[in-house]
Amino acid sequence: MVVAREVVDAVRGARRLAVVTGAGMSAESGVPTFRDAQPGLWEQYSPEDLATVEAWERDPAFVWAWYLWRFERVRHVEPNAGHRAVAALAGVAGVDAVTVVTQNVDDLHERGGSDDVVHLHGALSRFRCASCGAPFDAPVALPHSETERIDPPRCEACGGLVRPGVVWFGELLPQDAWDRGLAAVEAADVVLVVGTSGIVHPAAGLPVVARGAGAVVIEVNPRDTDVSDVAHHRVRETAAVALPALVEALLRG
Ligand code: BV8
Ligand code: ZN
Repeated sequence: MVVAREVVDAVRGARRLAVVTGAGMSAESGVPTFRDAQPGLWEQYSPEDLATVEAWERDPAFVWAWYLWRFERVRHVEPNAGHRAVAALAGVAGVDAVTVVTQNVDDLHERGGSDDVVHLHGALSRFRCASCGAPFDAPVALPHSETERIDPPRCEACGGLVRPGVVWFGELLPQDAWDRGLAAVEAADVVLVVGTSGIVHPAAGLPVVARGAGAVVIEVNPRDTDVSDVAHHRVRETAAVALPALVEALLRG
């Protein structure tokens, strides 16, 4: 694909770049987005219903099994060309620094080469005690199949249940992550908004903050979203196609 000249020119010379990403960033790695139907056993459940404190308190073993299944899936997929292109942007055409501010809980940005990644909603690879908050690093028993219920391990310090290290609906975002994400977007000359429907707040407010802070906002998404009208430019392509094309155009000069 050919990226529009005004998009390439906007990114060229953007000393500081922020890339705000959502589930669409990982779609071409084979990770289902929140609004796509979840495959297999979990297709009958809505992530909004599962990613909540209520679901956890109602049936911890059920929620624990879903997160372990997702954790296991992510371990077996690879970063896609979009993740690698985001990492490649640093050092191209005058771009000094790239900060990724992701809503995703997978580690594909890191495995794709990005070294400045802010996880607004936590990470599948992190676990902590639901009672005392102690981190839980011990390897967890992973499901051999799509088992619907697995009893979570117990905290060695207090005996509390170990929970996924993610932010559930109705929970506050980690203050340091939110502060870092906000600062990155406010300081950026250009903000790429990739693969997010712009529905979940406060993350969905970041493109508005970017625009208000004077950044050029560029959306990369095959479809219209709740944040499309905030963008100065809209690239109606997928992440793994548009982002490598952008890097190539920047390298061509
Ligand atoms: C909070 C981690 C303060 C877990 C996630 C009522 C009561 C309580 C709260 C609320 C309420 N009403 C609203 C709220 C706030 C709520 C919210 O925004 N709800 C929404 C549903 C309206 N937010 C919260 O609760 C947040 N906390 O507000 O705290 C507070 C505290 C107490 C009480 C009140 C307020 C916490 C939100 C964090 C939830 N955790 N994830 C887990 O992963 O299991 S959210 C999760 O869903 C993701 O992290 C992500 O943020 C979101 C999914 O959105 P997207 O990433 O955009 O993905 P989606 O599937 O929607 O879209 C994919 C996009 O990709 C599409 O546009 C598609 O076109 C595009 N695409 C597809 N393929 C590609 C592609 N793009 C490019 N390339 C492709 N190949
Ligand atoms: Zn504990």
